[in-house]
Amino acid sequence: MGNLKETLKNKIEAWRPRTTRLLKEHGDKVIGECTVAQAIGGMRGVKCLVTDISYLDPNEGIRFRGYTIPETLAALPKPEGQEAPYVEGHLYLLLTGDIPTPEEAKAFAEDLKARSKVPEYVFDLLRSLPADSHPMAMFSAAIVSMQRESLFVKRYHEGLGKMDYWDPTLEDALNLLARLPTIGAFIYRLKYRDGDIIAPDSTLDMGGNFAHMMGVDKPYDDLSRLYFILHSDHESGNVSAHTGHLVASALSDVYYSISAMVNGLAGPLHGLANEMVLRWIQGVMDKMGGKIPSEEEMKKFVWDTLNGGQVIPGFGHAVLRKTDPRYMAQREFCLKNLPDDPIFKYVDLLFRVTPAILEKQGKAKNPWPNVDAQSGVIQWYYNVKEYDFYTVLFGIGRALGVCSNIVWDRALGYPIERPKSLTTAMIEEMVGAKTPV
Ligand code: CMX
Repeated sequence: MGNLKETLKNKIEAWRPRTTRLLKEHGDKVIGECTVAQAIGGMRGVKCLVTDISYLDPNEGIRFRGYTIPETLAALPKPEGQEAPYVEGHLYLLLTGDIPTPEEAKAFAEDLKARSKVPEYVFDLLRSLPADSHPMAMFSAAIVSMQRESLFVKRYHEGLGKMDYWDPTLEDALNLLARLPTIGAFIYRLKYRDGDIIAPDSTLDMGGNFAHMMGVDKPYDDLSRLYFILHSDHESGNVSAHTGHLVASALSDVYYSISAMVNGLAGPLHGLANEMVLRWIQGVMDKMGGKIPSEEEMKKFVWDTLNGGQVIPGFGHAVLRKTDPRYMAQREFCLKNLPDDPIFKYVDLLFRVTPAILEKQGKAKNPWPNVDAQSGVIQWYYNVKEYDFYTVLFGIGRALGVCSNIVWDRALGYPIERPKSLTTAMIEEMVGAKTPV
Protein backbone atom coordinates (compact mmCIF):
# COMPACT_ATOMS: atom_id res chain seq x y z
CA MET A 1 0.00 0.00 0.00
CA GLY A 2 3.02 2.28 0.53
CA ASN A 3 3.00 3.36 -3.08
CA LEU A 4 -0.74 4.04 -3.28
CA LYS A 5 -0.89 5.94 0.01
CA GLU A 6 2.16 8.02 -0.86
CA THR A 7 0.73 8.82 -4.31
CA LEU A 8 -2.61 9.72 -2.77
CA LYS A 9 -1.00 11.89 -0.08
CA ASN A 10 0.87 13.91 -2.72
CA LYS A 11 -2.27 14.27 -4.83
CA ILE A 12 -4.33 15.40 -1.85
CA GLU A 13 -1.76 17.98 -0.81
CA ALA A 14 -1.57 19.32 -4.35
CA TRP A 15 -5.37 19.44 -4.68
CA ARG A 16 -6.27 21.09 -1.37
CA PRO A 17 -5.25 24.64 -2.42
CA ARG A 18 -7.66 24.43 -5.38
CA THR A 19 -10.62 23.75 -3.10
CA THR A 20 -9.47 26.35 -0.56
CA ARG A 21 -9.04 28.96 -3.29
CA LEU A 22 -12.46 28.27 -4.81
CA LEU A 23 -14.06 28.68 -1.40
CA LYS A 24 -12.09 31.76 -0.39
CA GLU A 25 -12.01 33.74 -3.63
CA HIS A 26 -15.14 32.54 -5.44
CA GLY A 27 -17.36 31.19 -2.65
CA ASP A 28 -20.27 33.57 -3.37
CA LYS A 29 -20.46 33.03 -7.14
CA VAL A 30 -23.55 31.26 -8.51
CA ILE A 31 -23.03 27.96 -10.43
CA GLY A 32 -26.65 26.81 -10.64
CA GLU A 33 -30.17 27.60 -9.69
CA CYS A 34 -33.03 25.81 -8.03
CA THR A 35 -36.58 26.01 -9.32
CA VAL A 36 -39.81 25.05 -7.57
CA ALA A 37 -39.97 21.96 -9.80
CA GLN A 38 -36.50 20.92 -8.67
CA ALA A 39 -37.27 21.45 -4.98
CA ILE A 40 -40.41 19.31 -5.23
CA GLY A 41 -38.98 16.99 -7.89
CA GLY A 42 -36.07 15.30 -6.17
CA MET A 43 -33.47 18.06 -6.80
CA ARG A 44 -33.08 16.81 -10.39
CA GLY A 45 -30.22 18.66 -12.06
CA VAL A 46 -29.42 21.01 -9.15
CA LYS A 47 -25.68 21.61 -9.33
CA CYS A 48 -24.61 21.42 -5.70
CA LEU A 49 -22.23 18.48 -5.33
CA VAL A 50 -18.51 18.24 -6.10
CA THR A 51 -16.68 15.07 -7.09
CA ASP A 52 -13.62 14.42 -9.23
CA ILE A 53 -13.91 10.62 -9.23
CA SER A 54 -16.31 10.43 -12.19
CA TYR A 55 -18.47 12.67 -14.36
CA LEU A 56 -21.71 11.72 -16.12
CA ASP A 57 -22.38 13.46 -19.41
CA PRO A 58 -26.06 13.12 -20.45
CA ASN A 59 -25.12 12.13 -24.01
CA GLU A 60 -21.73 10.50 -23.69
CA GLY A 61 -22.23 8.60 -20.42
CA ILE A 62 -19.79 8.08 -17.60
CA ARG A 63 -16.10 8.99 -17.52
CA PHE A 64 -14.04 7.54 -14.68
CA ARG A 65 -11.33 10.08 -13.83
CA GLY A 66 -11.68 11.43 -17.36
CA TYR A 67 -11.67 8.04 -19.13
CA THR A 68 -14.71 6.70 -21.01
CA ILE A 69 -15.65 3.06 -20.41
CA PRO A 70 -13.84 1.74 -23.53
CA GLU A 71 -10.78 3.85 -22.65
CA THR A 72 -10.82 2.59 -19.05
CA LEU A 73 -11.10 -1.05 -20.10
CA ALA A 74 -8.30 -0.63 -22.64
CA ALA A 75 -5.91 1.26 -20.36
CA LEU A 76 -6.13 -0.70 -17.10
CA PRO A 77 -3.73 -3.62 -16.58
CA LYS A 78 -5.17 -7.13 -16.69
CA PRO A 79 -4.34 -10.22 -14.66
CA GLU A 80 -2.23 -12.56 -16.79
CA GLY A 81 -4.22 -14.31 -19.52
CA GLN A 82 -7.48 -12.50 -18.69
CA GLU A 83 -9.60 -10.26 -20.90
CA ALA A 84 -11.01 -7.88 -18.30
CA PRO A 85 -8.80 -5.62 -16.13
CA TYR A 86 -7.96 -5.90 -12.46
CA VAL A 87 -10.80 -4.49 -10.33
CA GLU A 88 -8.03 -3.48 -7.95
CA GLY A 89 -6.37 -1.43 -10.72
CA HIS A 90 -9.66 0.35 -11.32
CA LEU A 91 -9.91 1.21 -7.63
CA TYR A 92 -6.36 2.60 -7.87
CA LEU A 93 -7.52 4.77 -10.76
CA LEU A 94 -10.62 6.00 -8.92
CA LEU A 95 -8.60 6.88 -5.82
CA THR A 96 -5.56 8.51 -7.43
CA GLY A 97 -6.64 9.52 -10.94
CA ASP A 98 -3.69 7.54 -12.35
CA ILE A 99 -3.75 4.39 -14.46
CA PRO A 100 -1.56 2.01 -12.45
CA THR A 101 1.31 0.15 -14.05
CA PRO A 102 0.88 -3.65 -14.14
CA GLU A 103 3.27 -3.85 -11.16
CA GLU A 104 1.30 -1.27 -9.19
CA ALA A 105 -1.99 -3.03 -9.92
CA LYS A 106 -0.52 -6.36 -8.87
CA ALA A 107 0.99 -4.95 -5.67
CA PHE A 108 -2.30 -3.25 -4.79
CA ALA A 109 -4.15 -6.51 -5.47
CA GLU A 110 -1.80 -8.24 -3.01
CA ASP A 111 -2.40 -5.53 -0.42
CA LEU A 112 -6.17 -5.94 -0.70
CA LYS A 113 -5.82 -9.70 -0.50
CA ALA A 114 -4.01 -9.35 2.82
CA ARG A 115 -7.03 -7.39 4.13
CA SER A 116 -9.71 -9.73 2.82
CA LYS A 117 -10.29 -12.11 5.74
CA VAL A 118 -13.87 -11.72 6.92
CA PRO A 119 -14.35 -12.04 10.68
CA GLU A 120 -16.21 -15.20 11.68
CA TYR A 121 -18.90 -13.23 13.53
CA VAL A 122 -20.08 -11.80 10.18
CA PHE A 123 -20.81 -15.32 8.92
CA ASP A 124 -22.50 -16.21 12.24
CA LEU A 125 -24.69 -13.12 11.90
CA LEU A 126 -25.64 -14.02 8.31
CA ARG A 127 -26.48 -17.59 9.32
CA SER A 128 -28.71 -16.30 12.14
CA LEU A 129 -30.91 -14.14 9.87
CA PRO A 130 -34.34 -15.47 8.80
CA ALA A 131 -34.07 -17.60 5.65
CA ASP A 132 -36.35 -15.27 3.67
CA SER A 133 -34.19 -12.18 4.34
CA HIS A 134 -33.45 -10.28 1.13
CA PRO A 135 -29.77 -10.57 0.09
CA MET A 136 -29.47 -6.76 0.19
CA ALA A 137 -30.67 -6.67 3.81
CA MET A 138 -28.13 -9.42 4.59
CA PHE A 139 -25.38 -7.50 2.79
CA SER A 140 -26.16 -4.27 4.62
CA ALA A 141 -26.32 -6.03 8.02
CA ALA A 142 -22.99 -7.80 7.38
CA ILE A 143 -21.30 -4.50 6.54
CA VAL A 144 -22.60 -2.56 9.53
CA SER A 145 -21.76 -5.45 11.86
CA MET A 146 -18.06 -4.75 11.17
CA GLN A 147 -18.35 -1.12 12.31
CA ARG A 148 -16.61 -2.09 15.55
CA GLU A 149 -13.41 -2.50 13.50
CA SER A 150 -13.29 1.10 12.28
CA LEU A 151 -9.82 2.57 12.56
CA PHE A 152 -11.22 6.03 11.86
CA VAL A 153 -13.38 5.86 15.01
CA LYS A 154 -10.40 4.73 17.09
CA ARG A 155 -8.11 7.47 15.79
CA TYR A 156 -10.89 10.09 16.05
CA HIS A 157 -11.28 9.31 19.74
CA GLU A 158 -7.51 9.63 20.12
CA GLY A 159 -7.79 13.22 18.85
CA LEU A 160 -6.91 12.85 15.16
CA GLY A 161 -6.52 16.20 13.34
CA LYS A 162 -8.97 17.06 10.54
CA MET A 163 -6.30 17.12 7.83
CA ASP A 164 -5.49 13.48 8.65
CA TYR A 165 -9.06 12.13 8.61
CA TRP A 166 -8.56 10.68 5.16
CA ASP A 167 -5.77 8.31 6.26
CA PRO A 168 -7.73 5.96 8.59
CA THR A 169 -10.76 6.46 6.30
CA LEU A 170 -8.66 4.99 3.47
CA GLU A 171 -7.63 2.10 5.73
CA ASP A 172 -11.27 1.41 6.64
CA ALA A 173 -12.31 1.67 2.99
CA LEU A 174 -9.66 -0.80 1.78
CA ASN A 175 -10.37 -3.23 4.63
CA LEU A 176 -14.08 -3.16 3.81
CA LEU A 177 -13.72 -3.30 0.01
CA ALA A 178 -11.35 -6.27 0.25
CA ARG A 179 -13.98 -8.23 2.19
CA LEU A 180 -17.08 -7.43 0.14
CA PRO A 181 -16.63 -10.12 -2.56
CA THR A 182 -16.25 -12.84 0.11
CA ILE A 183 -19.35 -11.57 1.93
CA GLY A 184 -21.35 -11.39 -1.30
CA ALA A 185 -20.37 -14.90 -2.38
CA PHE A 186 -21.08 -16.21 1.14
CA ILE A 187 -24.61 -14.75 1.04
CA TYR A 188 -25.15 -16.40 -2.33
CA ARG A 189 -23.92 -19.85 -1.31
CA LEU A 190 -25.69 -19.67 2.07
CA LYS A 191 -29.01 -18.68 0.59
CA TYR A 192 -29.09 -20.55 -2.69
CA ARG A 193 -26.57 -23.40 -2.47
CA ASP A 194 -27.59 -24.96 0.85
CA GLY A 195 -24.78 -23.23 2.71
CA ASP A 196 -22.12 -25.08 0.71
CA ILE A 197 -19.48 -22.37 1.17
CA ILE A 198 -16.36 -22.23 -1.04
CA ALA A 199 -13.23 -20.92 0.71
CA PRO A 200 -11.33 -18.07 -0.98
CA ASP A 201 -8.29 -18.85 -3.15
CA SER A 202 -5.42 -16.57 -2.17
CA THR A 203 -3.73 -16.94 -5.55
CA LEU A 204 -6.54 -15.13 -7.35
CA ASP A 205 -7.31 -11.46 -7.93
CA MET A 206 -10.57 -9.93 -6.64
CA GLY A 207 -12.70 -10.76 -9.69
CA GLY A 208 -11.20 -14.23 -10.12
CA ASN A 209 -11.64 -15.04 -6.46
CA PHE A 210 -15.24 -13.85 -6.48
CA ALA A 211 -16.09 -16.17 -9.39
CA HIS A 212 -14.29 -19.02 -7.60
CA MET A 213 -16.24 -18.43 -4.33
CA MET A 214 -19.52 -18.19 -6.27
CA GLY A 215 -18.69 -21.59 -7.77
CA VAL A 216 -19.13 -20.40 -11.35
CA ASP A 217 -16.67 -21.33 -14.13
CA LYS A 218 -14.95 -19.12 -16.67
CA PRO A 219 -15.58 -16.59 -18.14
CA TYR A 220 -17.54 -15.59 -15.00
CA ASP A 221 -14.26 -14.26 -13.56
CA ASP A 222 -13.88 -11.81 -16.45
CA LEU A 223 -17.56 -10.99 -16.23
CA SER A 224 -17.18 -10.22 -12.50
CA ARG A 225 -14.22 -7.91 -13.19
CA LEU A 226 -16.19 -6.14 -15.91
CA TYR A 227 -19.32 -5.95 -13.78
CA PHE A 228 -17.63 -4.44 -10.71
CA ILE A 229 -15.80 -1.88 -12.85
CA LEU A 230 -18.90 -0.85 -14.82
CA HIS A 231 -21.00 -0.37 -11.68
CA SER A 232 -18.32 1.39 -9.64
CA ASP A 233 -19.34 5.02 -9.96
CA HIS A 234 -21.86 7.29 -11.69
CA GLU A 235 -20.87 10.67 -10.22
CA SER A 236 -22.23 11.60 -6.83
CA GLY A 237 -25.89 12.58 -7.14
CA ASN A 238 -27.47 9.13 -7.56
CA VAL A 239 -29.15 7.67 -4.48
CA SER A 240 -26.41 5.19 -3.51
CA ALA A 241 -23.48 7.57 -3.98
CA HIS A 242 -25.27 10.50 -2.43
CA THR A 243 -26.40 8.44 0.56
CA GLY A 244 -22.86 7.23 1.19
CA HIS A 245 -21.51 10.78 0.95
CA LEU A 246 -24.29 12.23 3.12
CA VAL A 247 -23.88 9.71 5.93
CA ALA A 248 -20.09 10.05 5.83
CA SER A 249 -20.41 13.84 6.01
CA ALA A 250 -21.52 13.46 9.64
CA LEU A 251 -18.13 11.74 10.13
CA SER A 252 -19.91 8.40 10.41
CA ASP A 253 -17.30 5.82 9.43
CA VAL A 254 -17.11 3.89 6.16
CA TYR A 255 -18.98 0.87 7.58
CA TYR A 256 -22.03 2.98 8.50
CA SER A 257 -21.82 4.91 5.24
CA ILE A 258 -21.53 1.92 2.91
CA SER A 259 -24.26 0.02 4.74
CA ALA A 260 -26.50 3.07 4.16
CA MET A 261 -25.38 3.19 0.52
CA VAL A 262 -26.46 -0.44 0.12
CA ASN A 263 -29.89 0.37 1.58
CA GLY A 264 -30.37 3.15 -0.99
CA LEU A 265 -29.23 0.90 -3.81
CA ALA A 266 -31.87 -1.66 -2.79
CA GLY A 267 -34.78 0.45 -4.17
CA PRO A 268 -36.51 -0.75 -7.38
CA LEU A 269 -36.01 2.63 -9.08
CA HIS A 270 -32.24 2.33 -8.51
CA GLY A 271 -30.04 -0.79 -8.17
CA LEU A 272 -32.88 -3.24 -7.65
CA ALA A 273 -33.98 -2.52 -11.22
CA ASN A 274 -31.71 -5.37 -12.43
CA GLU A 275 -33.81 -7.78 -10.34
CA MET A 276 -37.01 -6.14 -11.61
CA VAL A 277 -35.92 -6.60 -15.24
CA LEU A 278 -35.56 -10.35 -14.77
CA ARG A 279 -38.84 -10.55 -12.83
CA TRP A 280 -40.56 -8.68 -15.67
CA ILE A 281 -39.01 -10.88 -18.37
CA GLN A 282 -39.90 -14.04 -16.45
CA GLY A 283 -43.50 -12.82 -16.24
CA VAL A 284 -43.57 -12.34 -20.01
CA MET A 285 -41.93 -15.74 -20.57
CA ASP A 286 -44.54 -17.45 -18.39
CA LYS A 287 -47.34 -15.80 -20.36
CA MET A 288 -45.64 -16.82 -23.64
CA GLY A 289 -45.04 -20.40 -22.45
CA GLY A 290 -41.28 -19.89 -22.96
CA LYS A 291 -41.68 -18.93 -26.64
CA ILE A 292 -39.92 -15.79 -27.94
CA PRO A 293 -42.62 -13.16 -28.57
CA SER A 294 -42.97 -11.39 -31.89
CA GLU A 295 -42.27 -7.63 -31.95
CA GLU A 296 -46.02 -6.99 -31.89
CA GLU A 297 -46.53 -9.26 -28.89
CA MET A 298 -43.63 -7.62 -27.03
CA LYS A 299 -45.02 -4.15 -27.76
CA LYS A 300 -48.30 -5.24 -26.17
CA PHE A 301 -46.51 -6.43 -22.98
CA VAL A 302 -44.73 -3.08 -22.73
CA TRP A 303 -47.94 -1.11 -23.23
CA ASP A 304 -49.81 -3.31 -20.72
CA THR A 305 -47.14 -2.56 -18.10
CA LEU A 306 -47.27 1.18 -18.80
CA ASN A 307 -51.06 1.22 -18.82
CA GLY A 308 -50.99 -0.63 -15.50
CA GLY A 309 -49.19 2.41 -14.09
CA GLN A 310 -45.79 0.70 -13.77
CA VAL A 311 -42.39 1.65 -15.12
CA ILE A 312 -40.47 -0.49 -17.61
CA PRO A 313 -37.50 -1.56 -15.49
CA GLY A 314 -34.08 -0.99 -17.02
CA PHE A 315 -35.20 1.99 -19.13
CA GLY A 316 -34.91 5.71 -18.43
CA HIS A 317 -32.42 7.70 -16.41
CA ALA A 318 -32.36 10.86 -14.34
CA VAL A 319 -29.28 12.25 -16.18
CA LEU A 320 -28.53 10.16 -19.28
CA ARG A 321 -30.30 11.04 -22.53
CA LYS A 322 -28.80 8.27 -24.70
CA THR A 323 -28.31 4.52 -24.37
CA ASP A 324 -26.15 3.90 -21.32
CA PRO A 325 -22.61 2.93 -22.40
CA ARG A 326 -22.61 0.46 -19.49
CA TYR A 327 -25.56 -1.20 -21.26
CA MET A 328 -23.61 -1.26 -24.51
CA ALA A 329 -20.49 -2.78 -22.88
CA GLN A 330 -22.62 -5.61 -21.48
CA ARG A 331 -24.52 -5.99 -24.74
CA GLU A 332 -21.19 -6.50 -26.51
CA PHE A 333 -20.32 -9.18 -23.95
CA CYS A 334 -23.68 -10.88 -24.69
CA LEU A 335 -23.26 -10.68 -28.46
CA LYS A 336 -19.85 -12.31 -28.08
CA ASN A 337 -20.63 -14.94 -25.44
CA LEU A 338 -24.38 -15.65 -25.49
CA PRO A 339 -25.96 -14.42 -28.74
CA ASP A 340 -28.49 -17.27 -28.87
CA ASP A 341 -29.58 -17.19 -25.24
CA PRO A 342 -33.40 -16.92 -25.07
CA ILE A 343 -33.37 -14.27 -22.33
CA PHE A 344 -30.84 -12.21 -24.29
CA LYS A 345 -33.25 -12.43 -27.21
CA TYR A 346 -35.99 -11.02 -24.97
CA VAL A 347 -33.71 -8.17 -23.87
CA ASP A 348 -32.68 -7.54 -27.46
CA LEU A 349 -36.34 -7.40 -28.48
CA LEU A 350 -37.10 -5.01 -25.62
CA PHE A 351 -34.22 -2.79 -26.81
CA ARG A 352 -35.82 -2.68 -30.25
CA VAL A 353 -39.40 -1.92 -29.22
CA THR A 354 -39.33 -0.03 -25.89
CA PRO A 355 -37.67 3.33 -26.72
CA ALA A 356 -40.23 4.14 -29.43
CA ILE A 357 -43.09 3.23 -27.07
CA LEU A 358 -41.73 5.37 -24.22
CA GLU A 359 -41.28 8.21 -26.70
CA LYS A 360 -44.86 7.79 -27.88
CA GLN A 361 -46.13 7.72 -24.30
CA GLY A 362 -44.24 10.99 -23.85
CA LYS A 363 -43.43 10.83 -20.14
CA ALA A 364 -39.90 9.45 -19.71
CA LYS A 365 -37.25 12.05 -20.56
CA ASN A 366 -34.89 9.28 -21.56
CA PRO A 367 -36.48 6.34 -23.42
CA TRP A 368 -33.19 4.43 -23.73
CA PRO A 369 -31.97 1.43 -21.69
CA ASN A 370 -29.76 1.85 -18.63
CA VAL A 371 -27.17 -0.48 -17.09
CA ASP A 372 -29.79 -2.62 -15.35
CA ALA A 373 -31.58 -3.71 -18.54
CA GLN A 374 -28.76 -6.03 -19.53
CA SER A 375 -26.87 -7.16 -16.45
CA GLY A 376 -29.28 -9.78 -15.08
CA VAL A 377 -29.37 -11.67 -18.38
CA ILE A 378 -25.67 -12.38 -18.21
CA GLN A 379 -25.90 -13.60 -14.63
CA TRP A 380 -28.81 -15.85 -15.59
CA TYR A 381 -26.86 -17.31 -18.48
CA TYR A 382 -24.00 -18.28 -16.14
CA ASN A 383 -26.51 -20.05 -13.90
CA VAL A 384 -26.80 -17.32 -11.28
CA LYS A 385 -30.58 -17.36 -11.69
CA GLU A 386 -31.60 -16.10 -8.27
CA TYR A 387 -32.35 -12.57 -9.38
CA ASP A 388 -32.94 -11.12 -5.94
CA PHE A 389 -29.16 -11.53 -5.50
CA TYR A 390 -28.21 -9.33 -8.48
CA THR A 391 -28.19 -6.02 -6.63
CA VAL A 392 -25.54 -7.36 -4.22
CA LEU A 393 -23.22 -7.54 -7.25
CA PHE A 394 -24.07 -3.93 -8.06
CA GLY A 395 -23.33 -3.06 -4.41
CA ILE A 396 -19.86 -4.63 -4.45
CA GLY A 397 -19.04 -2.54 -7.52
CA ARG A 398 -20.67 0.69 -6.34
CA ALA A 399 -18.78 0.56 -3.02
CA LEU A 400 -15.52 1.10 -4.98
CA GLY A 401 -16.63 4.52 -6.18
CA VAL A 402 -18.43 5.60 -3.03
CA CYS A 403 -15.46 4.68 -0.82
CA SER A 404 -13.15 6.64 -3.16
CA ASN A 405 -15.47 9.63 -2.86
CA ILE A 406 -15.58 9.40 0.93
CA VAL A 407 -11.76 9.30 1.15
CA TRP A 408 -11.59 12.48 -0.95
CA ASP A 409 -14.47 14.12 0.97
CA ARG A 410 -12.37 13.70 4.09
CA ALA A 411 -9.13 14.76 2.37
CA LEU A 412 -10.67 18.03 1.17
CA GLY A 413 -12.48 18.65 4.44
CA TYR A 414 -16.01 18.74 3.02
CA PRO A 415 -18.37 19.66 5.86
CA ILE A 416 -21.48 17.96 7.17
CA GLU A 417 -24.23 18.20 4.54
CA ARG A 418 -27.21 20.37 5.40
CA PRO A 419 -29.39 21.81 2.62
CA LYS A 420 -32.19 24.17 3.68
CA SER A 421 -35.88 23.29 3.45
CA LEU A 422 -38.87 25.58 3.07
CA THR A 423 -42.51 24.97 3.85
CA THR A 424 -45.10 24.72 1.06
CA ALA A 425 -46.67 27.98 2.31
CA MET A 426 -43.30 29.77 2.05
CA ILE A 427 -42.85 28.66 -1.55
CA GLU A 428 -46.44 29.71 -2.38
CA GLU A 429 -45.66 33.10 -0.89
CA MET A 430 -42.37 33.42 -2.79
CA VAL A 431 -43.90 32.62 -6.19
CA GLY A 432 -47.20 34.44 -5.65
CA ALA A 433 -49.30 31.29 -5.50
CA LYS A 434 -50.82 31.79 -2.07
CA THR A 435 -54.47 30.81 -2.07
CA PRO A 436 -56.71 33.09 -0.05
CA VAL A 437 -58.12 31.45 3.12
N1 CMX B 1 -41.00 3.38 -17.72
C1 CMX B 1 -42.14 4.09 -17.57
N2 CMX B 1 -42.18 5.38 -17.16
C2 CMX B 1 -40.99 5.97 -16.96
C3 CMX B 1 -39.77 5.31 -17.13
C4 CMX B 1 -39.81 3.95 -17.51
N3 CMX B 1 -38.71 3.22 -17.64
N4 CMX B 1 -38.76 6.17 -16.84
C5 CMX B 1 -39.35 7.33 -16.49
N5 CMX B 1 -40.69 7.20 -16.55
C6 CMX B 1 -41.70 8.18 -16.16
C7 CMX B 1 -41.49 8.57 -14.70
O1 CMX B 1 -42.05 7.59 -13.81
C8 CMX B 1 -42.15 9.91 -14.61
O2 CMX B 1 -43.54 9.70 -14.55
P1 CMX B 1 -44.48 10.64 -13.65
O3 CMX B 1 -44.37 11.99 -14.28
O4 CMX B 1 -45.81 10.01 -13.79
O5 CMX B 1 -43.93 10.60 -12.26
C9 CMX B 1 -41.82 10.50 -15.99
O6 CMX B 1 -41.51 9.39 -16.85
C10 CMX B 1 -40.63 11.44 -15.96
O7 CMX B 1 -39.54 10.78 -15.40
P2 CMX B 1 -38.03 11.15 -15.83
O8 CMX B 1 -37.80 12.57 -15.47
O9 CMX B 1 -37.79 10.74 -17.24
O10 CMX B 1 -37.16 10.16 -14.93
P3 CMX B 1 -36.73 10.36 -13.41
O11 CMX B 1 -35.47 11.14 -13.41
O12 CMX B 1 -37.86 10.86 -12.59
O13 CMX B 1 -36.46 8.86 -12.97
C11 CMX B 1 -35.65 6.65 -13.21
C12 CMX B 1 -35.36 8.14 -13.42
C13 CMX B 1 -34.41 5.85 -13.54
C14 CMX B 1 -36.00 6.42 -11.74
C15 CMX B 1 -36.83 6.26 -14.14
O14 CMX B 1 -36.43 6.38 -15.49
C16 CMX B 1 -37.33 4.84 -13.88
O15 CMX B 1 -38.17 4.64 -13.00
N6 CMX B 1 -36.81 3.83 -14.67
C17 CMX B 1 -37.16 2.44 -14.43
C18 CMX B 1 -36.39 1.89 -13.24
C19 CMX B 1 -34.92 1.73 -13.57
O16 CMX B 1 -34.55 1.18 -14.58
N7 CMX B 1 -34.07 2.21 -12.65
C20 CMX B 1 -32.61 2.02 -12.77
C21 CMX B 1 -31.85 3.30 -13.14
C22 CMX B 1 -30.35 3.05 -13.16
C23 CMX B 1 -29.85 2.81 -11.77
O17 CMX B 1 -29.83 3.77 -10.98
O18 CMX B 1 -29.53 1.69 -11.42
